[in-house]
Amino acid sequence: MGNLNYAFCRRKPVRVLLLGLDAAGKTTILYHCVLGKVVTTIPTIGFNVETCKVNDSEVTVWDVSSRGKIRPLWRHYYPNTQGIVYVVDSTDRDRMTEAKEVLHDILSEDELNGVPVAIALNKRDLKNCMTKEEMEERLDVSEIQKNRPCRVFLTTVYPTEEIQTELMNLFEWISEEPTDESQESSTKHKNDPFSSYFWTPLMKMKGMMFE
Ligand code: G3D
Ligand code: MG
Repeated sequence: MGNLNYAFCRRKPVRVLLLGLDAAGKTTILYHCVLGKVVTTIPTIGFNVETCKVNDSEVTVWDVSSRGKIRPLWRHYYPNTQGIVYVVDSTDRDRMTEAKEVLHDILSEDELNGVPVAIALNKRDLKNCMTKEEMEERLDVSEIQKNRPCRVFLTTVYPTEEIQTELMNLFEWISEEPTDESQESSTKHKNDPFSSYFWTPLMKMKGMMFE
C-alpha cells in the first residue's frame, strides 16, 4: 500500500529565507503575504517566521534581522534552505553596492549552493525607483544566473492600477522551483525547535544585543 500522507499532501513545506538590507521591506512583505494587508513594522530583532499557503505548497518563510552585527548569524539559518528571497529597496541608490556585496556573499556559502534565488526589487510604488535594468546591472544578476535559478520580480505592498506587483508570482516561483534534495537530507534534525540549531543563533543574538 502506498504512503497516504504523500497521496494527500503533494509537497513537503518549502523552507524559504527572506534576506536583504534593513528597511528593504522584508517584514512588511512577510505579513502582507500572511495577512493580506500592510501592517506597521518595527525593526526586527531576532527573526519572524510564518507559514503561508501558495497554490499547492506550504511555504515556511524565515525573516531574519539584518542589522549589521547580526548578519554573521544568518549562516545558522542556511541549512535546509530551499529558496532565498532577497529584497532590495528600489529607491536606495546609496546602498546598492552594499546590497550587491551582501547578496553575493550569501550566495558564496557552500550550504546555499544551487539554491534558487528570487530578487524582489521592492517599493515600486515610489516615484524615484531605479529602473529594473539599472538594478539588475548594479546587483550583477547575470553572474548569479550562471550558477543557480535566479529571477527578478518588481514588488510593492501598495499595488495600484498603474503598478502591478509581482509579489504573488515571486512566491509561486520560489515554491515551485526544484531544489537539490541533497541540501535537505543531512540536516533534517534542524527543523526540530528543541535542537541546538534553533537556539544557538538566538542565544548569540541575545548576547550581541546586550553588549
Ligand atoms: P525590513 O524588515 O526589511 O527591515 P520593513 O523592512 O518591512 O520593516 O520596512 C521598512 C519600511 O519600508 C517601513 O516603513 C515599510 O512600511 C516600508 N515599506 C515596505 N514595503 C514597502 C513598499 O512596497 N512600498 C513603500 N512605499 N514602502 C514600503 P516605515 O516608515 O515604517 O519605516
Ligand atoms: Mg524586519
